[in-house]
Amino acid sequence: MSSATPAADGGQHNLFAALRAAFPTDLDATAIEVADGDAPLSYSWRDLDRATAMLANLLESLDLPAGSRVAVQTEKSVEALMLYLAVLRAGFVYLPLNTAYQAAEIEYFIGNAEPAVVVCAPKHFGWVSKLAFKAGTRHVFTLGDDRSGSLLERASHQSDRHEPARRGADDLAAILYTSGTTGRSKGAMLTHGNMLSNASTLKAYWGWQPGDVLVHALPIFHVHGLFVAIHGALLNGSKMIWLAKFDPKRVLAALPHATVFMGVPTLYVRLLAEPGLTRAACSGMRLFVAGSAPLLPETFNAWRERTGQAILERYGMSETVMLTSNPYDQADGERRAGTVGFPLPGVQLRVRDEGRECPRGEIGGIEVKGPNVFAGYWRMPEKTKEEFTDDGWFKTGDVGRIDERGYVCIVGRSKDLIISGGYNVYPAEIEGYINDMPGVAESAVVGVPHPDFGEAVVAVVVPQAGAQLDGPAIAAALKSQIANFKVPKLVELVQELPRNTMGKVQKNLLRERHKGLFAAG
Ligand code: MLC
Ligand code: AMP
Repeated sequence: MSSATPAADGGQHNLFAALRAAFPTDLDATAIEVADGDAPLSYSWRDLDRATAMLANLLESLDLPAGSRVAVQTEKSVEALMLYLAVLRAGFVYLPLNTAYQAAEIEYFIGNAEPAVVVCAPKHFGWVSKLAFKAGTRHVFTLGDDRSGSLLERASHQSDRHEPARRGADDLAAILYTSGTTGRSKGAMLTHGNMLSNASTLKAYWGWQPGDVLVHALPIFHVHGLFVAIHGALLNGSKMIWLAKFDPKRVLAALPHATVFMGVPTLYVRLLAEPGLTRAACSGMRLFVAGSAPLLPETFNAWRERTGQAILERYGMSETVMLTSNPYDQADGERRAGTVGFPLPGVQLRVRDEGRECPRGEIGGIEVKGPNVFAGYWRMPEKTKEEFTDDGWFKTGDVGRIDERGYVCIVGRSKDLIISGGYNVYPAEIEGYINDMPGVAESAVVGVPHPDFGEAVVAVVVPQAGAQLDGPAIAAALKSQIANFKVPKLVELVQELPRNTMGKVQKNLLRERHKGLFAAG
């Protein structure tokens, strides 16, 4: 069975084909230099081309149905990036999974997405393969961050030539799981067209130019590290200096050899704590991009003071890739702290409250439209319908306003979401786990300000009458069940939760009570 379905307009819209076309003519030049390996390691553009061809041929040899999902939970490595590119190349659908997810989380994603192929770390093969085979997955491969595992071994027998599968702009390229206010995680379906249009827009808007070098220090299972950073570099034929794990000292060491850096605010906060962060260290840098969570004006200002450079803050989400950006070009305006800039070219953005569009300066829900907006939630047509307005705008769940000069400011979220160090945590999910514990009557999970993570998760728990509970023991029990970044940094025991006259828990009062808990210093 062939994986190829002809593109609807007869054209080739496979994202990989566009990225491949941007490779430099000198295929022996360095594409990726690993800066934190045991020994110096670099990959040429030819290496990327050949290895992705071999992996794509392996996937095609499996005779998978068209549209098959390939779910991947592996440590960050260049080979893991090659696997992503190979899935695109072969025309299948990539499903990245946070390395912190544990069995219960993985079981849900695999059960919901029904991937034909699962790739996991060799040390997790036992439990992952059990879950995968139970869900009907036919192939489970392993990939270690030291190039070990069955995936590369099997691919080594394949040809290193491969014609990218023809794909239409509306064909699925990736599914990213993201949670809602209630219920389980939803898979946001992104098409080749969504991602290519966004990558092309950012290439122009952020002024990618010949000679650019990107320092890549983010995880590669979310939009920021996987799409914004990687598509940006590849579409510009730019070299990446690759860090498997963020380490401020290694980033500083890389900056003199680079021109572009992208990070969540926590990365900037941690870099600012390094005495080596100076004007001189950043003098060759063209662009610092921040996003995924609010960048505090204090961080923006401190960065400008120390380095002489204004961080460019942008705003996006899994369902839409990038939506707005502060200006790159000074002629388009200054970069304003506390704002996420203007809607990107081709993106429409409006702020509405109770069905009417808000005048400038007034706060409302942010809604968007554009070629970057996703195709819906995987197998959840009802959820998809709920998140779009009748006239086809996507409701982001973010609350904001457009200021007098047209800059978008995000002031809050209507969705009950905590963003900690750039990772999303959904209170309802954590409350569910806590409420299931013996002796718990109910709980409320909130985000409170944190100097390193921006927001930190805090749980407030009411014991059942007569039950003896212990906060740290509840946190420890959670740690054995769910991803570590979701585990509350504090579990407080109380007799009752504050409620309004309608009986709804007043989370704002809990946030207020705990706002100084992690105050800097
Ligand atoms: C780690 N820890 C966290 C955490 N990360 N706690 C809360 N929030 C986080 N984000 C905790 C762990 O639980 C652990 O605690 C301890 O810190 C050490 O773990 P670690 O893995 O060694 O941490 P570290 O390497 O320091 O990680 C911090 C980080 C990482 C900031 C580098 O969180 C990170 O890479 N964040 C980036 C997330 C990202 O890429 N988001 C983009 C989403 S895309 P313990 O107690 O277990 O020891 C998106 C769309 C858009 O939002 O607009 O871009
Ligand atoms: P995700 O679901 O992981 O894609 O997270 C998307 C959410 O991150 C958005 O809906 C916003 O709430 C938030 N976000 C992304 N960028 C920014 C930013 N620059 N400022 C504030 N919030 C942001």
